[in-house]
Amino acid sequence: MNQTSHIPILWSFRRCPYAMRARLAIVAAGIAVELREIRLRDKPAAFLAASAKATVPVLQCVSGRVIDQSRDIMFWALDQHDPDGWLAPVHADRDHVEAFFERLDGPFKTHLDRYKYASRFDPEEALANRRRGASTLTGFEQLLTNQPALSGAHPGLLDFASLPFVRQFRIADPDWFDAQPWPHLHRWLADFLDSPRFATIMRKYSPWQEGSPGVSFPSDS
Ligand SMILES: N[C@@H](CCC(=O)N[C@@H](CS)C(=O)NCC(=O)O)C(=O)O
Repeated sequence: MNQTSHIPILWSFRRCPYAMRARLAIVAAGIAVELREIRLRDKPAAFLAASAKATVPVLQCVSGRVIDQSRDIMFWALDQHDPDGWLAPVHADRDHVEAFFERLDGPFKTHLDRYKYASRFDPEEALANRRRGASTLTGFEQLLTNQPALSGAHPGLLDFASLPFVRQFRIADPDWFDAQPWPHLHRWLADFLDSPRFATIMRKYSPWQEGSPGVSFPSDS
């Protein structure tokens, strides 16, 4: 589709963890985009024209390039500006970062969906999937026992790529999650949920409509 905007367009959905991680990186990089909130059940034709894949997030660059994978949008943003050093783990060990994403977006996300949305899959497998997903979280807890963040000394790419998904895992059953022996993980997640950064990316926007301008993101007010 033709792109006439002078700033990139981000097609987004507020509660989608993939879109959340893209918005987090865009804010960290200090890049202004036009945010177009969509309803997943009523996707605008312009969104479908931009990306046949039809999943959020999708970034339409001013050049016309379309990026339709959340992790690639994170890299697109942070490769331009990375004032907080989010890419430190990539500079240290790119293979480790790739393996981390493969596990997070692969098996962990599968177990999360089959636990959180068990009625859409096999309800009898919900707890088995919770256990499988929890093994990843136990690994996070072990890491966070030895270092302040998954990315090392400071929260960075690995933290913000995964926090939206860990938030979802907790939402499935907060009492169970909070009762697990994961004190460092609980603190790590709570710090994120209490942060101005989280408030910024979770602002509510009305769904975009054809012919209307999107909103500036991050917003000035
Ligand atoms: N691999 C994609 C996955 C994105 C994705 O699956 N997003 C979900 C929302 S959380 C979506 O758009 N699903 C399409 C739908 O529900 O119609 C990425 O990393 O961006």
